[in-house]
Amino acid sequence: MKNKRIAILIPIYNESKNIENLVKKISDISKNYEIIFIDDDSKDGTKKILENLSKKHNVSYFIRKNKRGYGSALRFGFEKTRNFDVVVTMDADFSHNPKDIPKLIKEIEKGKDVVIGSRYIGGGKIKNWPLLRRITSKLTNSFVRFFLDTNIKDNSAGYRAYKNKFIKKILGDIKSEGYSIGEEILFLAKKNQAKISEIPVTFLDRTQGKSKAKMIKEAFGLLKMILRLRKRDIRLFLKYCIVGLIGIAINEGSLYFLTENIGLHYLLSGAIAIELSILSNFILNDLWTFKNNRHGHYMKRLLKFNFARMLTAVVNFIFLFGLTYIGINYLISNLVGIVVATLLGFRLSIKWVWKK
Ligand SMILES: Nc1nc2c(ncn2[C@@H]2O[C@H](COP(=O)(O)OP(=O)(O)OP(=O)(O)O)[C@@H](O)[C@H]2O)c(=O)[nH]1
Ligand SMILES: [Mg+2]
Repeated sequence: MKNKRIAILIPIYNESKNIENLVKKISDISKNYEIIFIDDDSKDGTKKILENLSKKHNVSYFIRKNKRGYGSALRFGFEKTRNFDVVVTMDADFSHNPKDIPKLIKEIEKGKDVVIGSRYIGGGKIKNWPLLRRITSKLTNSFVRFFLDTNIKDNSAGYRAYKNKFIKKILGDIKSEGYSIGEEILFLAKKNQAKISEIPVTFLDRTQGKSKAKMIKEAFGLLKMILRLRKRDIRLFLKYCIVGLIGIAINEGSLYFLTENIGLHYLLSGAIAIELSILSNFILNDLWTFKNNRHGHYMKRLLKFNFARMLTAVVNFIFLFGLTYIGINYLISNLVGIVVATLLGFRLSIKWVWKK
Protein backbone atom coordinates (compact mmCIF):
# COMPACT_ATOMS: atom_id res chain seq x y z
CA MET A 1 0.00 0.00 0.00
CA LYS A 2 2.41 2.68 -1.17
CA ASN A 3 1.30 6.32 -1.36
CA LYS A 4 -1.95 5.33 0.19
CA ARG A 5 -4.58 7.95 0.77
CA ILE A 6 -5.65 8.17 4.40
CA ALA A 7 -8.82 9.90 5.57
CA ILE A 8 -9.50 10.77 9.19
CA LEU A 9 -13.28 10.83 9.36
CA ILE A 10 -14.75 12.76 12.28
CA PRO A 11 -18.48 13.27 12.85
CA ILE A 12 -19.06 16.46 14.82
CA TYR A 13 -21.93 18.23 16.45
CA ASN A 14 -21.29 21.31 18.57
CA GLU A 15 -17.60 20.58 19.06
CA SER A 16 -16.28 24.10 18.49
CA LYS A 17 -14.19 23.88 21.65
CA ASN A 18 -12.34 20.83 20.40
CA ILE A 19 -11.83 20.86 16.65
CA GLU A 20 -9.05 23.46 16.29
CA ASN A 21 -6.86 21.76 18.81
CA LEU A 22 -7.70 18.37 17.36
CA VAL A 23 -6.70 19.39 13.83
CA LYS A 24 -3.41 20.74 15.18
CA LYS A 25 -2.64 17.51 16.98
CA ILE A 26 -3.49 15.34 13.96
CA SER A 27 -1.55 17.55 11.52
CA ASP A 28 1.47 17.37 13.80
CA ILE A 29 1.50 13.62 13.31
CA SER A 30 1.24 13.76 9.53
CA LYS A 31 0.30 16.37 6.98
CA ASN A 32 -0.76 13.59 4.64
CA TYR A 33 -3.84 12.66 6.59
CA GLU A 34 -6.91 14.31 5.12
CA ILE A 35 -9.17 15.30 7.98
CA ILE A 36 -12.82 15.14 6.98
CA PHE A 37 -15.48 16.54 9.29
CA ILE A 38 -19.15 15.67 8.97
CA ASP A 39 -21.07 18.37 10.79
CA ASP A 40 -24.82 18.32 11.29
CA ASP A 41 -25.36 22.06 11.23
CA SER A 42 -23.87 22.78 14.67
CA LYS A 43 -25.17 25.83 16.44
CA ASP A 44 -21.98 26.86 18.22
CA GLY A 45 -19.98 28.62 15.50
CA THR A 46 -18.39 25.43 14.19
CA LYS A 47 -18.92 26.47 10.57
CA LYS A 48 -16.63 29.50 10.79
CA ILE A 49 -13.92 27.46 12.49
CA LEU A 50 -14.15 24.77 9.82
CA GLU A 51 -13.87 27.38 7.10
CA ASN A 52 -10.66 28.75 8.65
CA LEU A 53 -9.19 25.35 9.33
CA SER A 54 -9.71 24.22 5.75
CA LYS A 55 -7.63 27.16 4.53
CA LYS A 56 -4.64 26.32 6.68
CA HIS A 57 -4.73 22.54 6.97
CA ASN A 58 -5.50 19.39 5.05
CA VAL A 59 -9.12 19.66 6.17
CA SER A 60 -12.38 19.30 4.31
CA TYR A 61 -15.89 19.30 5.70
CA PHE A 62 -19.52 18.67 4.90
CA ILE A 63 -22.41 20.35 6.63
CA ARG A 64 -25.73 18.51 6.65
CA LYS A 65 -29.06 19.95 7.63
CA ASN A 66 -30.31 18.94 11.10
CA LYS A 67 -28.77 16.53 13.54
CA ARG A 68 -29.29 13.07 12.10
CA GLY A 69 -27.23 10.83 14.33
CA TYR A 70 -23.68 9.53 14.67
CA GLY A 71 -24.24 6.47 12.47
CA SER A 72 -25.91 8.45 9.74
CA ALA A 73 -22.99 10.93 9.79
CA LEU A 74 -20.45 8.10 9.50
CA ARG A 75 -22.33 6.50 6.59
CA PHE A 76 -22.44 9.85 4.86
CA GLY A 77 -18.70 10.19 5.49
CA PHE A 78 -17.97 6.72 4.08
CA GLU A 79 -19.74 7.78 0.87
CA LYS A 80 -17.51 10.84 0.66
CA THR A 81 -14.28 8.94 1.24
CA ARG A 82 -14.62 6.33 -1.49
CA ASN A 83 -11.34 7.44 -3.10
CA PHE A 84 -9.27 6.74 -0.01
CA ASP A 85 -7.37 3.55 0.79
CA VAL A 86 -7.70 3.76 4.56
CA VAL A 87 -10.38 5.45 6.66
CA VAL A 88 -9.82 6.17 10.34
CA THR A 89 -12.91 7.08 12.35
CA MET A 90 -12.61 9.00 15.59
CA ASP A 91 -14.49 11.37 17.91
CA ALA A 92 -13.72 15.06 18.18
CA ASP A 93 -13.74 15.24 21.97
CA PHE A 94 -10.21 13.89 22.65
CA SER A 95 -11.55 10.65 24.04
CA HIS A 96 -9.47 9.19 21.22
CA ASN A 97 -5.83 10.18 21.45
CA PRO A 98 -4.60 11.23 17.97
CA LYS A 99 -1.22 9.67 18.81
CA ASP A 100 -2.79 6.24 18.30
CA ILE A 101 -3.66 6.91 14.63
CA PRO A 102 -0.35 5.58 13.21
CA LYS A 103 -0.68 2.40 15.29
CA LEU A 104 -4.14 1.75 13.87
CA ILE A 105 -2.97 2.37 10.32
CA LYS A 106 0.04 0.12 10.76
CA GLU A 107 -2.25 -2.83 11.46
CA ILE A 108 -4.15 -2.13 8.24
CA GLU A 109 -0.80 -2.13 6.41
CA LYS A 110 -0.14 -5.54 7.90
CA GLY A 111 -3.25 -6.81 6.09
CA LYS A 112 -6.13 -6.24 8.49
CA ASP A 113 -9.53 -4.99 7.24
CA VAL A 114 -10.75 -3.57 10.54
CA VAL A 115 -8.58 -2.37 13.44
CA ILE A 116 -10.20 -1.37 16.71
CA GLY A 117 -8.71 1.01 19.24
CA SER A 118 -9.80 -1.16 22.13
CA ARG A 119 -10.39 -0.28 25.76
CA TYR A 120 -11.01 -3.84 26.78
CA ILE A 121 -7.96 -5.83 25.72
CA GLY A 122 -4.79 -6.05 27.81
CA GLY A 123 -3.15 -2.63 28.01
CA GLY A 124 -6.37 -0.78 27.11
CA LYS A 125 -7.79 1.68 29.64
CA ILE A 126 -10.60 4.08 30.36
CA LYS A 127 -9.80 7.15 32.39
CA ASN A 128 -12.28 9.19 34.45
CA TRP A 129 -15.43 7.26 33.69
CA PRO A 130 -17.95 6.95 36.53
CA LEU A 131 -18.62 3.40 37.73
CA LEU A 132 -22.14 3.28 36.27
CA ARG A 133 -20.89 4.14 32.80
CA ARG A 134 -18.17 1.50 33.05
CA ILE A 135 -20.69 -1.14 34.06
CA THR A 136 -23.17 -0.19 31.33
CA SER A 137 -20.46 -0.24 28.69
CA LYS A 138 -19.17 -3.64 29.84
CA LEU A 139 -22.68 -5.11 29.97
CA THR A 140 -23.52 -3.75 26.52
CA ASN A 141 -20.36 -5.31 25.18
CA SER A 142 -21.16 -8.72 26.64
CA PHE A 143 -24.71 -8.45 25.30
CA VAL A 144 -23.47 -7.64 21.80
CA ARG A 145 -20.81 -10.35 21.89
CA PHE A 146 -23.45 -12.87 22.85
CA PHE A 147 -26.15 -11.89 20.37
CA LEU A 148 -24.04 -10.86 17.40
CA ASP A 149 -21.34 -13.41 18.06
CA THR A 150 -18.59 -10.95 17.20
CA ASN A 151 -15.87 -12.40 19.40
CA ILE A 152 -14.54 -8.87 19.86
CA LYS A 153 -13.73 -7.35 23.24
CA ASP A 154 -14.61 -3.71 22.48
CA ASN A 155 -17.61 -3.74 20.16
CA SER A 156 -18.73 -0.17 20.69
CA ALA A 157 -15.38 1.60 20.21
CA GLY A 158 -15.64 4.38 17.65
CA TYR A 159 -11.88 4.67 17.26
CA ARG A 160 -11.08 2.44 14.31
CA ALA A 161 -9.19 2.11 11.07
CA TYR A 162 -10.73 0.42 8.05
CA LYS A 163 -9.32 -0.84 4.82
CA ASN A 164 -11.63 1.11 2.57
CA LYS A 165 -12.14 -1.81 0.18
CA PHE A 166 -13.94 -3.54 3.03
CA ILE A 167 -16.12 -0.51 3.85
CA LYS A 168 -17.14 -0.13 0.21
CA LYS A 169 -18.17 -3.78 0.14
CA ILE A 170 -20.52 -3.50 3.14
CA LEU A 171 -21.65 0.13 2.92
CA GLY A 172 -24.96 -0.74 1.23
CA ASP A 173 -25.83 -3.12 4.07
CA ILE A 174 -25.30 -0.69 6.96
CA LYS A 175 -28.60 0.67 8.25
CA SER A 176 -27.85 2.14 11.71
CA GLU A 177 -28.64 5.80 12.27
CA GLY A 178 -27.11 6.03 15.72
CA TYR A 179 -24.17 4.68 17.68
CA SER A 180 -25.11 1.07 16.95
CA ILE A 181 -23.29 1.47 13.63
CA GLY A 182 -20.09 0.35 15.38
CA GLU A 183 -21.55 -3.00 16.41
CA GLU A 184 -23.35 -3.42 13.08
CA ILE A 185 -20.10 -3.01 11.13
CA LEU A 186 -18.47 -5.70 13.26
CA PHE A 187 -21.33 -8.09 12.57
CA LEU A 188 -21.01 -7.43 8.84
CA ALA A 189 -17.23 -7.80 9.10
CA LYS A 190 -17.56 -11.22 10.64
CA LYS A 191 -20.16 -12.26 8.07
CA ASN A 192 -17.78 -11.21 5.29
CA GLN A 193 -14.83 -12.98 6.92
CA ALA A 194 -12.95 -9.71 7.33
CA LYS A 195 -9.66 -9.71 9.22
CA ILE A 196 -10.23 -7.87 12.48
CA SER A 197 -7.79 -6.94 15.21
CA GLU A 198 -7.83 -4.91 18.39
CA ILE A 199 -5.00 -2.77 19.68
CA PRO A 200 -5.02 -1.29 23.19
CA VAL A 201 -5.77 2.41 23.61
CA THR A 202 -6.38 4.67 26.56
CA PHE A 203 -9.80 6.29 26.35
CA LEU A 204 -10.22 9.63 28.11
CA ASP A 205 -13.52 11.12 29.17
CA ARG A 206 -14.33 14.33 27.32
CA THR A 207 -13.30 17.56 29.07
CA GLN A 208 -14.79 20.06 26.58
CA GLY A 209 -18.27 20.21 25.10
CA LYS A 210 -21.26 18.04 25.88
CA SER A 211 -22.03 14.38 25.24
CA LYS A 212 -24.40 13.68 22.35
CA ALA A 213 -25.19 10.15 23.38
CA LYS A 214 -28.69 9.55 24.79
CA MET A 215 -28.52 6.30 26.71
CA ILE A 216 -32.11 5.09 26.32
CA LYS A 217 -32.37 6.05 22.65
CA GLU A 218 -29.10 4.32 21.84
CA ALA A 219 -30.09 1.21 23.79
CA PHE A 220 -33.25 0.95 21.67
CA GLY A 221 -31.21 1.58 18.53
CA LEU A 222 -28.91 -1.27 19.46
CA LEU A 223 -31.78 -3.60 20.23
CA LYS A 224 -33.53 -2.74 16.97
CA MET A 225 -30.35 -3.43 15.02
CA ILE A 226 -29.81 -6.78 16.73
CA LEU A 227 -33.42 -7.82 16.08
CA ARG A 228 -33.04 -6.87 12.42
CA LEU A 229 -29.79 -8.77 11.97
CA ARG A 230 -30.94 -11.78 13.94
CA LYS A 231 -34.44 -12.17 12.48
CA ARG A 232 -33.84 -15.76 11.41
CA ASP A 233 -32.38 -16.78 14.76
CA ILE A 234 -35.28 -15.11 16.58
CA ARG A 235 -37.72 -17.26 14.60
CA LEU A 236 -35.72 -20.32 15.61
CA PHE A 237 -35.64 -19.12 19.22
CA LEU A 238 -39.44 -18.77 19.29
CA LYS A 239 -39.83 -22.32 17.99
CA TYR A 240 -37.27 -23.49 20.57
CA CYS A 241 -39.35 -21.81 23.32
CA ILE A 242 -42.59 -23.41 22.09
CA VAL A 243 -40.88 -26.80 22.15
CA GLY A 244 -39.64 -25.98 25.66
CA LEU A 245 -43.19 -25.19 26.82
CA ILE A 246 -44.45 -28.51 25.43
CA GLY A 247 -41.56 -30.13 27.34
CA ILE A 248 -42.78 -28.54 30.58
CA ALA A 249 -46.28 -29.95 29.96
CA ILE A 250 -44.84 -33.42 29.29
CA ASN A 251 -42.67 -33.14 32.41
CA GLU A 252 -45.62 -32.21 34.65
CA GLY A 253 -47.98 -34.72 32.98
CA SER A 254 -45.64 -37.68 33.33
CA LEU A 255 -44.71 -36.71 36.90
CA TYR A 256 -48.42 -36.85 37.79
CA PHE A 257 -49.07 -40.06 35.85
CA LEU A 258 -46.07 -41.97 37.19
CA THR A 259 -46.74 -40.93 40.78
CA GLU A 260 -50.54 -41.17 40.90
CA ASN A 261 -51.28 -44.00 38.45
CA ILE A 262 -48.18 -46.17 38.53
CA GLY A 263 -47.40 -45.51 42.18
CA LEU A 264 -43.73 -44.56 41.92
CA HIS A 265 -42.05 -42.36 44.55
CA TYR A 266 -42.43 -38.76 43.36
CA LEU A 267 -38.65 -38.22 43.18
CA LEU A 268 -38.18 -41.25 40.94
CA SER A 269 -41.12 -40.09 38.79
CA GLY A 270 -39.50 -36.64 38.71
CA ALA A 271 -36.22 -38.02 37.38
CA ILE A 272 -38.03 -40.02 34.69
CA ALA A 273 -40.24 -37.02 33.86
CA ILE A 274 -37.17 -34.81 33.34
CA GLU A 275 -35.61 -37.30 30.94
CA LEU A 276 -38.91 -37.72 29.08
CA SER A 277 -39.19 -33.97 28.61
CA ILE A 278 -35.58 -33.82 27.38
CA LEU A 279 -36.39 -36.57 24.89
CA SER A 280 -39.55 -34.86 23.67
CA ASN A 281 -37.69 -31.55 23.37
CA PHE A 282 -34.99 -33.24 21.37
CA ILE A 283 -37.39 -35.02 19.02
CA LEU A 284 -39.45 -31.88 18.34
CA ASN A 285 -36.41 -29.66 17.87
CA ASP A 286 -34.87 -32.21 15.55
CA LEU A 287 -38.08 -32.59 13.53
CA TRP A 288 -39.11 -28.95 13.51
CA THR A 289 -36.90 -26.15 14.94
CA PHE A 290 -33.59 -27.26 13.49
CA LYS A 291 -34.80 -29.53 10.70
CA ASN A 292 -32.43 -27.85 8.24
CA ASN A 293 -29.37 -28.47 10.38
CA ARG A 294 -29.53 -32.20 10.97
CA HIS A 295 -25.93 -33.21 10.37
CA GLY A 296 -24.11 -36.29 11.66
CA HIS A 297 -25.51 -39.21 13.62
CA TYR A 298 -28.94 -38.99 15.31
CA MET A 299 -27.67 -40.58 18.55
CA LYS A 300 -24.73 -38.21 18.70
CA ARG A 301 -27.09 -35.24 18.49
CA LEU A 302 -29.27 -36.78 21.18
CA LEU A 303 -26.31 -37.27 23.54
CA LYS A 304 -25.08 -33.74 22.91
CA PHE A 305 -28.55 -32.37 23.62
CA ASN A 306 -28.74 -34.31 26.86
CA PHE A 307 -25.37 -33.01 27.92
CA ALA A 308 -26.35 -29.44 27.01
CA ARG A 309 -29.49 -29.76 29.13
CA MET A 310 -27.46 -30.97 32.10
CA LEU A 311 -25.17 -27.98 31.74
CA THR A 312 -28.09 -25.53 31.56
CA ALA A 313 -29.61 -27.13 34.65
CA VAL A 314 -26.34 -26.50 36.51
CA VAL A 315 -26.29 -22.89 35.32
CA ASN A 316 -29.90 -22.45 36.42
CA PHE A 317 -28.96 -23.80 39.82
CA ILE A 318 -25.91 -21.52 40.15
CA PHE A 319 -28.13 -18.49 39.51
CA LEU A 320 -30.74 -19.73 41.94
CA PHE A 321 -28.13 -20.19 44.65
CA GLY A 322 -25.93 -17.16 43.83
CA LEU A 323 -28.68 -14.55 43.54
CA THR A 324 -30.58 -15.87 46.56
CA TYR A 325 -27.30 -15.79 48.51
CA ILE A 326 -26.92 -12.04 47.84
CA GLY A 327 -30.43 -11.41 49.12
CA ILE A 328 -32.70 -11.67 46.08
CA ASN A 329 -35.99 -13.52 46.48
CA TYR A 330 -35.45 -17.17 45.48
CA LEU A 331 -38.34 -17.18 42.99
CA ILE A 332 -36.86 -14.20 41.15
CA SER A 333 -33.39 -15.77 41.31
CA ASN A 334 -34.82 -18.89 39.74
CA LEU A 335 -36.58 -16.90 37.03
CA VAL A 336 -33.30 -15.19 36.10
CA GLY A 337 -31.69 -18.64 36.11
CA ILE A 338 -34.38 -19.99 33.78
CA VAL A 339 -33.95 -17.10 31.33
CA VAL A 340 -30.15 -17.44 31.28
CA ALA A 341 -30.36 -21.24 31.01
CA THR A 342 -32.84 -20.98 28.12
CA LEU A 343 -30.59 -18.57 26.23
CA LEU A 344 -27.57 -20.76 26.88
CA GLY A 345 -29.49 -23.88 25.84
CA PHE A 346 -30.50 -22.21 22.60
CA ARG A 347 -26.97 -21.11 21.91
CA LEU A 348 -25.57 -24.59 22.55
CA SER A 349 -28.26 -26.02 20.27
CA ILE A 350 -27.51 -23.69 17.40
CA LYS A 351 -23.73 -23.79 17.78
CA TRP A 352 -23.11 -27.37 18.79
CA VAL A 353 -26.01 -29.82 18.58
CA TRP A 354 -27.50 -28.60 15.30
CA LYS A 355 -24.50 -26.72 13.95
CA LYS A 356 -25.13 -24.84 10.68
N1 LIG B 1 -22.42 14.85 12.59
C1 LIG B 1 -22.83 14.33 13.76
N2 LIG B 1 -21.92 14.06 14.72
C2 LIG B 1 -22.33 13.53 15.88
C3 LIG B 1 -23.69 13.27 16.15
N3 LIG B 1 -23.80 12.75 17.39
C4 LIG B 1 -22.53 12.69 17.88
N4 LIG B 1 -21.65 13.18 17.00
C5 LIG B 1 -20.18 13.28 17.13
O1 LIG B 1 -19.71 11.95 17.28
C6 LIG B 1 -18.65 11.91 18.21
C7 LIG B 1 -19.03 11.02 19.40
O2 LIG B 1 -20.08 11.62 20.14
P1 LIG B 1 -19.98 11.85 21.72
O3 LIG B 1 -20.95 12.86 22.13
O4 LIG B 1 -18.57 12.08 22.10
O5 LIG B 1 -20.51 10.46 22.24
P2 LIG B 1 -19.91 9.64 23.45
O6 LIG B 1 -18.42 9.57 23.32
O7 LIG B 1 -20.66 8.36 23.52
O8 LIG B 1 -20.29 10.54 24.69
P3 LIG B 1 -19.26 11.22 25.75
O9 LIG B 1 -18.42 10.13 26.30
O10 LIG B 1 -20.09 11.82 26.78
O11 LIG B 1 -18.44 12.16 24.99
C8 LIG B 1 -18.37 13.35 18.62
O12 LIG B 1 -17.35 13.87 17.81
C9 LIG B 1 -19.71 14.03 18.36
O13 LIG B 1 -19.57 15.41 18.11
C10 LIG B 1 -24.66 13.58 15.12
O14 LIG B 1 -25.86 13.39 15.24
N5 LIG B 1 -24.16 14.10 13.96
MG1 LIG C 1 -17.25 11.23 23.41
